[in-house]
Amino acid sequence: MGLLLSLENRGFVCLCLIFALFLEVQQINGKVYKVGDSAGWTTIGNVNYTAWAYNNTFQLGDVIVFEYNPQFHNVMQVRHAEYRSCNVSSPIVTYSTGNDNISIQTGGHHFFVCGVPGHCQSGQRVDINVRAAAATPPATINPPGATITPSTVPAPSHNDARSDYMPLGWVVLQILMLAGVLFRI
Ligand SMILES: [Cu+2]
Repeated sequence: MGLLLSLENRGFVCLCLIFALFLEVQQINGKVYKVGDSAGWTTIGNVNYTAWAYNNTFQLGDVIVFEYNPQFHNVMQVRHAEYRSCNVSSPIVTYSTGNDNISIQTGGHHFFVCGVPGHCQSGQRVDINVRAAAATPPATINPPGATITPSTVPAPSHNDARSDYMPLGWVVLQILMLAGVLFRI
């Protein structure tokens, strides 16, 4: 039967490739962070969400996941003043599915608290701080009288800024494979 795939097989291969591409695009767009890691979003165990947030570096496009039992908790995005005082009377948004995926689309601070009375006060709150992307390298300050030899200074490499990126070549290869399966190139 050679290398020709039946129509059903081609459809299956297509689906697999589309799924793989979808996963890779997700990975390129941003990382997924589960708040509190294995503990999730809870008051049990006194999870230090401040330390958790501090130990992670959030970037635009990242997805923050709040996992919890919706019978006991929720997630409210609030402003800074409300975050500090644990005021849950006027949230910006309330999430309550128990598995809330929040895509971070703006820089700066994103304040989240649990709206159940007493929970924020006992530490169930987190500040997701998306620092500005390092688009421009910091200006080099030359001491007076220093000899500036720009031609010998190697250009700063931006390629290793997100080393977790899927190699682009692999994505392109898969697109070509997909096209091959679809159009029998
Ligand atoms: Cu709670």
